Amino acid sequence: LELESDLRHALEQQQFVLHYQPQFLADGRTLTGVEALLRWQHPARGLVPPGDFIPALEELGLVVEVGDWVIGEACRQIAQWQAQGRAVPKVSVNISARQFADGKLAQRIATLLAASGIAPACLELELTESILMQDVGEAMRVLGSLKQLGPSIAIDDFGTGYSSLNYLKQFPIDVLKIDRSFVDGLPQGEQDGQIARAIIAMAHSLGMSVIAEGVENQAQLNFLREHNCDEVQGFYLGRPISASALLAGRQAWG
Ligand code: G
Ligand code: G
Ligand code: MN
Ligand code: NA
Repeated sequence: LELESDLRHALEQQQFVLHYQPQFLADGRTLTGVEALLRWQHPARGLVPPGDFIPALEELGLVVEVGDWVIGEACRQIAQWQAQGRAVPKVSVNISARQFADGKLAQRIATLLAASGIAPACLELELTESILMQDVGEAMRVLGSLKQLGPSIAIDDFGTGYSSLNYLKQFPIDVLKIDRSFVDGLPQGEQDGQIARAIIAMAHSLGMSVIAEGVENQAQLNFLREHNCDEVQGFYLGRPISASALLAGRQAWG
């Protein structure tokens, strides 16, 4: 595939870019963080979304290297915002299965954090349930070493995988992200409503906070706020945009 040979050069050609999607308290106004989302600025095809090239990165064995770039770039951006005197929210980055299984993820992140000079607590790592359930013992060790570094840990797409609740309570997890498939049907969908409420109640009883992703309208936001969801993210509140666009749209920020 032509795209694959292009992908091999994308890093050195500096064609990757991070977009940032804002996250808010359930009031829908107070910025609490941003999720960093990878895009590929292809010279001919324009902005390529991650779903179209991350599987190829995995196959080419480049996903760890690009993952390092993502984490380093997010840290660099945090440092820049801080240098500009912005009240910097935390930045979450998505971690792929290969990155997690690499065996040196904590070491890699420690190096990138040290190079940026930022407070590790400004970084959040998003992992899926399937990543954690593949090898529970190994996951426990890796999570322990990641937590020691200082970033918070979020479970992405929660509710779509197969988490053992027994392990969930033992893992050092800070945040559950309710998958957008359950947010879609709110507020009328009785099942989605029950599921969202159950996830919120369970997270809180385990001492975790909850963010709902994929919030696309005011009715969903109202439902989530009324049912004590802590944070919200979605197109209704803000699309993923470049760092400069994020800054331009938020004059009050910092
Ligand atoms: O931004 P978009 O909706 O197109 O993202 C599609 C998918 O790509 C999402 O599942 C998201 O988690 C994933 N993704 C986005 N950025 C990254 C990244 O930097 N690393 C990994 N591993 N996945 C990412
Ligand atoms: O798997 P993950 O949760 O990391 O996926 C994040 C992706 O979800 C983002 O890249 C973004 O494009 C997409 N996304 C964010 N908000 C919404 C939304 O409100 N609706 C839909 N359909 N997708 C969203
Ligand atoms: Mn995510
Ligand atoms: Na998700």
